[in-house]
Amino acid sequence: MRDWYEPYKIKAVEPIPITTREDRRAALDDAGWNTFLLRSDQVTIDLLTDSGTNAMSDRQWAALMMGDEAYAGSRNFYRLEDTVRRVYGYEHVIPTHQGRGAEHIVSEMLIRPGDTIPGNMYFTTTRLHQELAGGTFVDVIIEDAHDPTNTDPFKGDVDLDMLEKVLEWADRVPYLSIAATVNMAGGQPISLANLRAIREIADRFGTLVMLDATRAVENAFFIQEREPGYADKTVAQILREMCDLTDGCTMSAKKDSLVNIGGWIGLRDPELAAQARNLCVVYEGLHTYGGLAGRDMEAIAVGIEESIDDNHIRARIYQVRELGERLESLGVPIVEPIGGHAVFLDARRIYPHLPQDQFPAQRLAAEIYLDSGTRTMERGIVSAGRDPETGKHRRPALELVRVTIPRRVYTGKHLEAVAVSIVDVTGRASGTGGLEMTYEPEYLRFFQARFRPLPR
Ligand code: P61
Repeated sequence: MRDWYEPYKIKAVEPIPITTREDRRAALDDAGWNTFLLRSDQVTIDLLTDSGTNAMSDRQWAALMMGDEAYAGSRNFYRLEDTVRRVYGYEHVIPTHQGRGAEHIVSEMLIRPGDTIPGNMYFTTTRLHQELAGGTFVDVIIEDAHDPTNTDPFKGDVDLDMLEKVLEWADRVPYLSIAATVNMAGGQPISLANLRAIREIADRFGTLVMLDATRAVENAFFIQEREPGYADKTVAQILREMCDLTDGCTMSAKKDSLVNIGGWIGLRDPELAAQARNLCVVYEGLHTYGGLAGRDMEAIAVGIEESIDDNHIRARIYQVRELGERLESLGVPIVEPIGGHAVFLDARRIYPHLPQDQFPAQRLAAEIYLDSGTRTMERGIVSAGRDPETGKHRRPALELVRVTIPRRVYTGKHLEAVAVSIVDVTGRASGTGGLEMTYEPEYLRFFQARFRPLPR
């Protein structure tokens, strides 16, 4: 038996909408040229996100029937707590409705106005909650991460010198905000060697290390594949070694854990855990359900077990890689190395004639939808938002479109069709104009902003 194919077969299928170019043009105008504002009935292949879009297994669907919907003390909570303790190693587990619920509680609990929070590249919701709590996020990721052509195997690593400098000048650093597979850098992993060095620095400066564990299983796979000394360890062992270097984590279970909704906070310190539980009842729900149904917690527990199976995670990463390699071989500029959850298209190189103010990646995502009904996501200047101090656009070096692969949902043929469409769109690049923003909401503008196409 070979080891790169999917370790499952398909039991239930869901038809996908087939549309015409005219339908899609009308849909795009209605949606203000923002793929977040399309209805899913207008989308043929939905590669907007891998968040909550996973296919659950028969075991997970069966687990839903075991939901204990008691307001307090649901047995499903204790099953989830036990699973997180065993797999991730955090003693205290506080469920939340999804990842940003966990980020909200952790930010409010740990950050005081004026604090500095260093981390390996921003994530939209994570940074916003840090800012709303009065903190300032400082990016300390290695320089290589900002260069889409750099093939460093661990582009999620922290620049340790830069981190020490920030810790020296900042008044107060409540914690280091460390992401596993850095989403905005292209799904790039952090190495265990780097994480160990971060732990040592945090101890020296007396601060905490908080992990964004959302895609930590995918990160563990890259460590197994790339970091010397880890080839013979299981993904589960590596995941545990990563978590053991941290004081706590926030988790969006909607990614690695193969469910459609859910999240949790993991902590070691009992006092912090008591504070987090108390904030949980304010914002999420009682600390034994945190905004989730009992059945959701049961499905997460089963999903966690499935997520750390080496065959599952290998097939998952290989499917993403296959799409990336196909695009690369057809001459499409993408972020290298190919990341864990998505292939990222480099809109700067695809539309060199478009200034960043004309939102090249937003336009590219719209063009891909128009061509084939494939939905992708902008990850560039629109996603980066405005600097809260100056009110000006933040201008990230990376101007990308994320082609994100949900877990266990699409076949190789679907992704072949997507590749053909992306090649066609990039072939017409020189004739494509930019966009003008016509509506801009205050927070996380990329979700709801509207645009109008500009002529070339
Ligand atoms: C995604 F366009 N990610 O990648 P929640 N940390 C990390 C995430 O990737 C993440 C969260 C925390 C999403 C959904 C999404 O700008 C966007 O469960 C590394 O979504 O609350 C979520 O977890 C938050 C899409 C979020 C976005 C923010 O598609």
